[in-house]
Amino acid sequence: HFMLKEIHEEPDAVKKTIMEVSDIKKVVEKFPKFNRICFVACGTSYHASMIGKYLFEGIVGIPTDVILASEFEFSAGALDEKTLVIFISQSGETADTLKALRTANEKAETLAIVNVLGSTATREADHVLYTRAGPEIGVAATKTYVSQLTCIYLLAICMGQNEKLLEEIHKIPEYMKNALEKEDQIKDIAKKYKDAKDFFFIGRGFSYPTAMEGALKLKEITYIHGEGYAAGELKHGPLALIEDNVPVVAVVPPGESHDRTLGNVQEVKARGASVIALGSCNDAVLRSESNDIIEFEDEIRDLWSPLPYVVPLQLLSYYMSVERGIDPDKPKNLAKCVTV
Ligand code: F1P
Repeated sequence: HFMLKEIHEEPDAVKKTIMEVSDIKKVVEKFPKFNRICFVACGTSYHASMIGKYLFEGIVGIPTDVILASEFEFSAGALDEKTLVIFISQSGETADTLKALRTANEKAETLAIVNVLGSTATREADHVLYTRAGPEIGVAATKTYVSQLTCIYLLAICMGQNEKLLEEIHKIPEYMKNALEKEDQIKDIAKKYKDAKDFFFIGRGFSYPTAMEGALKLKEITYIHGEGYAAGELKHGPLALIEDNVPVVAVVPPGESHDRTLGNVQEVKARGASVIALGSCNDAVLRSESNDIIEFEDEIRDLWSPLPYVVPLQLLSYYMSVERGIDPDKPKNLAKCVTV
């Protein structure tokens, strides 16, 4: 399948995007001083944008919003020449994204981060950055997602002039390669849960968008109901849905959010959930609370976790799809490019 091949190409796609950092620096040099950043996107690209918000607020210190392209006409906030509106799109042709771009172009500075060379968004935005994922045939975005993320990290790093993070990003492709080595374990997990009716994905901070993306991949190619939740929101209603054997994928990297997400893992466990955890190989408590644990190097803290931690989630959806007799390259009701 294209999808599996493209997941395996991810470390390389990230590496190639890192190599283009000089293009990013050139674009940043042209920027005036902004006082608001606004990300706009659909689907998987929206989840990359959500991570962008944490990065821009944390590294650059500029207030940042994330708006679904289809909602932009109803709620875009104040747009002026001090606002940078960043459009994230694999194809550069998504209808809702282009419509929002045309509105934003009239009032604010616009930047398109796109994978397809010469696409409409690249011709219409004030500034353009390319992700270097190469062509993506799989309908559900995988390697283009991690390339978008890489580009967003680099943009935040360049705008925030953070040399330490610029050095650290070079280690990420290796971590992603190691994550790919969990494939056999993930195949077994997929077999175990292939008949589940509902799935929950939980995480906090940087792991919240990862949880959302894990749930979207599951919906897109397995047709199983998957909900991505900010772990702290569970207690505001959805806990009622956690009962015996409901699979809960918990994204729990070490870092600021760790202890509170671990508390949520204990909560769902007490209600009988089957916990599939993603966390550090040194996290003995998380291991003891989980039915399955996918382990990562301990040094991958929450800020960098979105890149390596999404890999097993993509593989899980892929293998669940195959287990259910679905062709993950031909999901029903989903086009590679949504032009309506
Ligand atoms: C957005 C998107 C993808 C999804 C599918 C349909 O596309 O929702 O995230 O996987 O391909 O379109 P784009 O604007 O990033 O090209």
